[in-house]
Amino acid sequence: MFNLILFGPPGSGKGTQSSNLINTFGLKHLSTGDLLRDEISRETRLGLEAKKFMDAGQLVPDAVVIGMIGSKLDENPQARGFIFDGFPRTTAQAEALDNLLQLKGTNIHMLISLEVPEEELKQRLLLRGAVSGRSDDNEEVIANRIVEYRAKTEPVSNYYEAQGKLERIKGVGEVEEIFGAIKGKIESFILPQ
Ligand code: B4P
Repeated sequence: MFNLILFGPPGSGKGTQSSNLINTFGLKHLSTGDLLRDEISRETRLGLEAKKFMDAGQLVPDAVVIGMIGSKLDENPQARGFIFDGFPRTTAQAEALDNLLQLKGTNIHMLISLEVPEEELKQRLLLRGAVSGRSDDNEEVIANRIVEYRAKTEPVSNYYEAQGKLERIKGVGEVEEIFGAIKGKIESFILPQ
């Protein structure tokens, strides 16, 4: 089994790169952002609650996203491995994920951090907002999301760095070129020389 966290600030390319990775490595993709947007579109109680936080650019409470990920792990016992996209976003979520995986006899093997300057993140998200109409892609909310990221999410990379699992990748340039760099890191782990 191979379990990967794709990590980075909002707009760094986590979702974009995940789609390529699923096809190449046959891993199950778990995006908490996508799961939450699905709950919102179905107008479930969880979705209506989460929407308030997402529209304000704040993180959804840990218990909600940890519960969602726990259910998805249970639903996919045959998976060859998982790509966690947008999760964990707090150290409490990282600790909970370690515990959930340990119960299944596995663990996180690598965290790939996509490094993108703040100005570029803002441009990308504003562009996406204009095209997709996503309610959290406007100037004010983007600024809040970046503040949340720096305060609560960035420390997650230190948590995995202390375990020797952090790999940094430059997230600026052609999508294919960035994908090649990510693929190289995974292959060097799966097929050690
Ligand atoms: P997410 O859905 O994870 O939102 P995101 O971080 O903006 O997405 P992502 O980073 O995947 O977008 P991508 O770069 O691929 O979360 C949304 C909200 O849900 C959060 O703010 C929070 O409220 C809540 N939430 C989610 N998970 C949570 C958790 N674990 N705990 C608490 N709350 C949680 O794409 C961005 C744009 O850049 C795209 O338009 C893409 O085309 C473009 N792009 C990508 N790569 C590019 C490149 N190389 N060059 C140019 N453009 C590129």
